[in-house]
Amino acid sequence: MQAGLSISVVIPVYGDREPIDQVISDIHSVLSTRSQYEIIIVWTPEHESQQSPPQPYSEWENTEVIVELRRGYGRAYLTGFEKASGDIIVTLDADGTYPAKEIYRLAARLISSDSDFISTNRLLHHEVGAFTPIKRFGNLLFSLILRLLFGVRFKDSQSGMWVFKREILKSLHLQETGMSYSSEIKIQVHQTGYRYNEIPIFYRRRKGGQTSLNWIRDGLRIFRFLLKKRFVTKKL
Ligand SMILES: Nc1nc2c(ncn2[C@@H]2O[C@H](COP(=O)(O)OP(=O)(O)O)[C@@H](O)[C@H]2O)c(=O)[nH]1
Ligand SMILES: [Mg+2]
Repeated sequence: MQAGLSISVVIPVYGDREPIDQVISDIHSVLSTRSQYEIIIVWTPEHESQQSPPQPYSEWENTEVIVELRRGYGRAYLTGFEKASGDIIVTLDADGTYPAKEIYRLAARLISSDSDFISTNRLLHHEVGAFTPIKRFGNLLFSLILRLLFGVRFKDSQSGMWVFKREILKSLHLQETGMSYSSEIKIQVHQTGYRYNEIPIFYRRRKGGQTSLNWIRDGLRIFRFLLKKRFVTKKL
């Protein structure tokens, strides 16, 4: 990778269910000798009684914790990206499903392939049980809808591990606060004319906690967002 480029890893964390320690230690192990980097954790409490993160995340090296009281996966990224200062932003879940050790390789690919945005494809290589039938079906359905309605070419449209140049955020107008954020960013990257790519990764089963995604509730919300975006709002 081009010498001197810095990386911000932004991780949304909901409640205290997720075993984030392994993710953080994998990030340190792969980046500490290779790049300047920061980790930004955007933590949202699950219950009103929780006042602060379950662990002293901020005591970890290069790690900043933002407490975001407003719920939502997209909200967490909107807040986290405002704080990020790296040349390259990497996103991933706190649940250990995405390969944190691949961050440097993906960032290097972003630069070497002259791309602005890379999303990852989990469908080719994954642990048994990482995709429930409904998760796989919903994902394929939304990938098809994104392609038909917007011409967006991602095979795994709901993947949440992205690597992109921070400067592209200036031209995007992201505002979705829920799970639709993942579709919104990909549609806007496509519509703005940025160069994008999709790279296969190995996707694991959750190591703890449970998904905050409800395929019926969130699936309908994503569907409504896509229809509105295509037929009502249209603009970025
Ligand atoms: N800060 C914050 N993080 C969230 C929220 N909802 C989900 N997340 C995090 O976003 C990531 C994706 O959620 P997850 O439940 O794993 O969805 P799935 O991967 O589709 O099953 C995880 O790291 C969650 O902890 C939220 O309301 N606030
Ligand atoms: Mg997850």
